[in-house]
Amino acid sequence: MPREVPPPTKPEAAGKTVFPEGVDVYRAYLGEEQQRALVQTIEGIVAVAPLYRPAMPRTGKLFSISMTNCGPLGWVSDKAGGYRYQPHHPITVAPWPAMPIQLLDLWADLAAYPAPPEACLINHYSIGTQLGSHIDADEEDFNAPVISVSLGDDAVFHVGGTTRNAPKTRIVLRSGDVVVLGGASRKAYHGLDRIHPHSSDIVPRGGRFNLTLRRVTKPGSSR
Ligand code: MD3
Ligand code: FE
Repeated sequence: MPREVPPPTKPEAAGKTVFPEGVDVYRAYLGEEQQRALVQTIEGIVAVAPLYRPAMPRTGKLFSISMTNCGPLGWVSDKAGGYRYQPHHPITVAPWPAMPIQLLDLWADLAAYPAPPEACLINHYSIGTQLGSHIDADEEDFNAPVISVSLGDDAVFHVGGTTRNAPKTRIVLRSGDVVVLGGASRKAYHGLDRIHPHSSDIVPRGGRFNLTLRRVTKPGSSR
């Protein structure tokens, strides 16, 4: 007798989001009080290392989001010098503020990597801003993951493959979510399509902060 075989069901058909290998999403990793404390820490950093809008290499077109950094190295971009890491703020020329203990602890808990992060890029998204699809390729050590911390308004994030036209998975990142990008996903295209304005009250100035913790140099390569 022919028996009935259930059709194979793709996980996405069952409503489950499938991420590329190496993407780990920790929903609500930070509780509300931890989020508020971290936002205060970030506002303290921004007070001495002001948010600014970097310019694209060659064209000089400004990013719509604004940025600053903390930690020994910070990611910057300008028309003449392009994308790079440097130890000082491009406008104040002061060294970046120290990496806060909250972020060192978070990295130690999640990165599975034997050395501390060197850079925390702080992106601020106000209403109507976005970050186009790109690959993070300015680091030396691709064995280290990138860890993303979302604070404030909900945001539509996408991650694809290693080519621009590979299919993209879209998810909404909410305040307190932490994403660890390792393995194959480390070299995947990704970007931030839009935020949902006024969807959170965690950031008093409004909008969304995204923090990305990164290892830039290979451990022990400074000598
Ligand atoms: C996937 N930031 O700063 S964080 C960036 O929300 C950046 O501000 C976005 O992309 C933001 O470069 C997304 C999540 C993220 C960060 C790095 C990745 C996803 C990634 C590196 C490789 C693959
Ligand atoms: Fe990125």
